[in-house]
Amino acid sequence: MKKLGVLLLAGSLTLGLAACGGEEKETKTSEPAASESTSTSGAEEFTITATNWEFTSDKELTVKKGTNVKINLVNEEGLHTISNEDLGIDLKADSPSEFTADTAGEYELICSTVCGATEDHEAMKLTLKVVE
Ligand SMILES: [Cu+2]
Repeated sequence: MKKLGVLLLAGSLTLGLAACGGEEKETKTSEPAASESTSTSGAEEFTITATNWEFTSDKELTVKKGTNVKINLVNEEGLHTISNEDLGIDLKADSPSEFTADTAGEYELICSTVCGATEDHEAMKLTLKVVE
């Protein structure tokens, strides 16, 4: 009977995961027995720090396609934001955004707040690489 219980549990976990990820036309991932290493939240978190007029943390973020990405911004100086239209994010400091990186490519994340002279403001960029 123990065995049956384990099977049922595994089954409901799989269903739960599929329900979370599933809005898009994702092909179902068939990774046998990968559930052990899956973290509970499933999101890869990045904390970006910004000053006038630069993102001071890593300027290049890389994630695997299909990853849930959570980005948090900490303004150490000035008022900055992070946005990208394709990813549908426009986040303010201390108000994290979470999204699924489901299309491979390179995304430019910019500060969408006019935080200084055009030249300075436009220099604030990050790259998010979504790799297969
Ligand atoms: Cu800025």
